[in-house]
Amino acid sequence: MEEIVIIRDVLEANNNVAHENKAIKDERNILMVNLIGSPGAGKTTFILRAIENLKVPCAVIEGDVTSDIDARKMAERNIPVVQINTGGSCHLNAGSVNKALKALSFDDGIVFIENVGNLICPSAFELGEDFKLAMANVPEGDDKPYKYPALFTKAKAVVLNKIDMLSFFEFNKKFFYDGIRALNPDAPIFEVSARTGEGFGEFAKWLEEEYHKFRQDK
Ligand SMILES: Nc1nc2c(ncn2[C@@H]2O[C@H](COP(=O)(O)OP(=O)(O)OP(=O)(O)O)[C@@H](O)[C@H]2O)c(=O)[nH]1
Ligand SMILES: [Mg+2]
Repeated sequence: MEEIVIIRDVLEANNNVAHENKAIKDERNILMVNLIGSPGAGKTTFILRAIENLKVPCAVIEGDVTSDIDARKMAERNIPVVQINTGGSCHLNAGSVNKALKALSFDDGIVFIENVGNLICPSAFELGEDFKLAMANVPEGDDKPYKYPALFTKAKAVVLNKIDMLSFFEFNKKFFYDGIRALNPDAPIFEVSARTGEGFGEFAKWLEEEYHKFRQDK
């Protein structure tokens, strides 16, 4: 009988490249943050605000199915950026981030990866990041931790964006927090408005501490 070859894990090849990415970014003193949230959650606006508030130098890897709209917003502000177009895929993979890292002329700082807008697929693909940052936002509703648990379980921290919209939507903060806490009891939750800048002082302080810990641990 013919031997049957089983490809056990489609994620295995991805994970091997993710390990390589981790080595590359460690060598270059880069803390790499994988930002995951739904389409229109405010990821690009959040990254721009965060960079305004951070004392550590930053660069960005933008992930979109197509277009360079988000990358242009970074480039306009002289932020080093590489755009990945997935050509249809709903998430970034380690291979594309490997190419982006090699094309990005930036060392010694924080690289934000803006993943493709999606609450499901991106959390399954390791990119070699230091950690995932999960983004929820007020208009999309308070039930997202219950409906998309994988992301909120794996994230090191959670951002709740668009808090300037709280008075316009029925968003039950306790329900939202309970959902996160049930999955991920210790993750810090940052309430921000990328529109007004509210909450960014606290977020920047936390991320700078993470960066300094990363540099000390090396
Ligand atoms: N009211 C309010 N609007 C916001 C906030 N953050 C972002 N927006 C708006 O939300 C819309 C989407 O913002 P983006 O930053 O482009 O969202 P994104 O998650 O990068 O979107 P994709 O890359 O398409 O997935 C824009 O109209 C922003 O101006 C916020 O804190 N408050
Ligand atoms: Mg965007």
